[in-house]
Amino acid sequence: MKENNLTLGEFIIENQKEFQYSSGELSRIFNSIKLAAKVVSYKVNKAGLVDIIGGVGEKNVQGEDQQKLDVYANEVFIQTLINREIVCGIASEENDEYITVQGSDEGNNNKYVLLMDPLDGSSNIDVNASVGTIFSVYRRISEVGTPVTLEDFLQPGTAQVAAGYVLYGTSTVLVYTTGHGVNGFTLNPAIGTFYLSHPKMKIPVDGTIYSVNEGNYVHFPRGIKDYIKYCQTEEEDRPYTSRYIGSLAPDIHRNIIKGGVYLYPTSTKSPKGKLRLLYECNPMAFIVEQAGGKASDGFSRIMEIVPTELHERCPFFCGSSNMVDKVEDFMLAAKLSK
Ligand code: P6P
Repeated sequence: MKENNLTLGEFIIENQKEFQYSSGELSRIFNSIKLAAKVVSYKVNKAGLVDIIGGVGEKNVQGEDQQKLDVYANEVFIQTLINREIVCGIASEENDEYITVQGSDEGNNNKYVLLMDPLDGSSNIDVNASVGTIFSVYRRISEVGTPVTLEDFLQPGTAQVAAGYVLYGTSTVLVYTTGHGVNGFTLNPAIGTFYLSHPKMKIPVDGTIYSVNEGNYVHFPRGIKDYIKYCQTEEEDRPYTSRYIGSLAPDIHRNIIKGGVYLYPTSTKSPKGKLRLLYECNPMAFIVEQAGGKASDGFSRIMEIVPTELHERCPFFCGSSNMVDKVEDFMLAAKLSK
């Protein structure tokens, strides 16, 4: 069959070797994510039409106003996974604690845990800008058949078996990796099918787009201030273009396609950074590295950070490898000049 007519389901079957270590569980996880993504996509694209936008009035664990669609998306992904009993545990940005999935039999014989940000960038919903779902899958380290433990979730990003994002934009695109490259699928909403639209995605080694919230400039560390001035200097292929949507999935997706670097540094407002290591930075790092790019905390590889808390944050620089290298050069130079 011609590659560009492949549906996501056919692609998974054709590439079953990627799921060789699973008895079909990983494929079933992707089928559940595919279903939940369609349901959330429908709701997101109707958000302006029905009264489900606007804050619920509660705040999530991050202290952010919880949008109704945040709550809805969280419930859709959790219920879709729990009903199929294909994971033994779930961690979500919207839940303080991880969720233990009780199997129908004693304990739970499923091998995988899933971590997610069910609707990242949700502050963009009210202004009809793109938002995304970000997910990461690990094999559990605790004994199969016993209740899942916190250690199953606190694994370094290098242990991920799969990661992906769903981008709810002008179209709905699901991009994922299982460590065998990166592929993107676009939803045809008329028939509810994802088709292979971005085969073997590769990020350019260099780029001329930088993505950062420049409103925080005064709070940035010296090295990042110097890098941003470097981007804005009239020299060689610069000044670069500044593009920032304020939603991780579309900002990363654009940079994979066009080349670029995304920056979320520490600041006096966010001394550890804002983005969460487990369900934002690690999955995006896995995807971008698999596409030939790089993801760093300014000094070392994001995926080698050993997590200590479920909702821990970290500085995040991710994109074209030459651009991330340049960010690290400026961060090191600033450190050495202290
Ligand atoms: P700021 C959304 O809240 C998010 O986690 C990412 O999706 C996005 O890139 C970033 O935070 C935006 O943060 O502080 O620039 O609004």
